[in-house]
Order: sequence, then C-alpha cells, then structure tokens
Amino acid sequence: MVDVKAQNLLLGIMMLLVGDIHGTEAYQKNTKRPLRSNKIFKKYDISVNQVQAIDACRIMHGRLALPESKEEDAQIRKIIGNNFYMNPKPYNSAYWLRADDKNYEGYWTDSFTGKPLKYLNFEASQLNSDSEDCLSINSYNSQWNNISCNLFTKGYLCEYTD
Ligand SMILES: [Ca+2]
Ligand SMILES: [Ca+2]
Repeated sequence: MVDVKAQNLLLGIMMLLVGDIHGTEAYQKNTKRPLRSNKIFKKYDISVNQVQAIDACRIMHGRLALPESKEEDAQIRKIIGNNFYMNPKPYNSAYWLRADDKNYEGYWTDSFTGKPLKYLNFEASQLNSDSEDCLSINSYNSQWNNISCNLFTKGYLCEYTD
C-alpha cells in the first residue's frame, strides 16, 4: 500500500505539471494575439438611454463600447449586422456607443475619459442636430449617427478587455 504522504506528494507534482502546461498554453495564446486591439465587443438588446447603458456596462466590469479604429468599427458592424438596404428603415434600432458632444456642439469626446475622439465615422446626413448629442450605430446605416441621449434605443454594446 502506498504511503498517504507519498500519494499527496505525487498528486502535488502532477498538479504542478498540469498547471505548467496550461500556463505555457495561455502564454502562447497571449503572444499570438494581434496587438491592434484586445477589446471584446458584446451586444445587448436591452432598451435604455445612454447614461443607463454606461452604467449597465460598468456593472458588468466593462465599458460602453467605443470603436477607436476602422478594425474595431468593422468588428462592431459585424456583430450588429448589415441591413443597409432595409426599407422601410426599422424604427428605433440604434445601439449606444461611448461618445458625446454634450459639452461643445460638434466636438466629440469619449463619454468615459472626456478625451476627443481620434477616429470618427459619422454619416454626414445624420450629423445634423445640436439636440442630438450621443453616439449610436445601427444596422441600416453604414456609419455612425448622433441621436438624443435620452432616447431608449434597441440596445447597447459593451467592450471588455482581459
Ligand atoms: Ca442624427
Ligand atoms: Ca450634437
């Protein structure tokens, strides 16, 4: 019969080895990941205004999503789909993003950091009102739209970093 101490020691060594293998795998995955963006975007079909969307993402340990490059914009576009030719356009199908021009009309800033946006992708025809101060995206316009911050949209997107 094997001594209990020896058995525990053996188990300990095995656990270490297993842990080591997993650690190595995780490291390799990390080094292979493209450096451009480590954000993961998720869509929520829950009707809220922009402030509520900001809170909802924060509660889930994320942030309301903000695409900061063409690549990230494309990722979000892929998640919400493409219905550019939908006619009639569905009412209230917008999703909140994390930017506003509340402080100064036409000066778009990150609603979390207050920093000016470096990447912009507004649809010119939609960028038309000083009563529309919050950023949204929907599946039937290829670009962004400013809408009233108090609207209850179709939903919002959160971003998570690991
Ligand atoms: Ca607009
Ligand atoms: Ca505005």
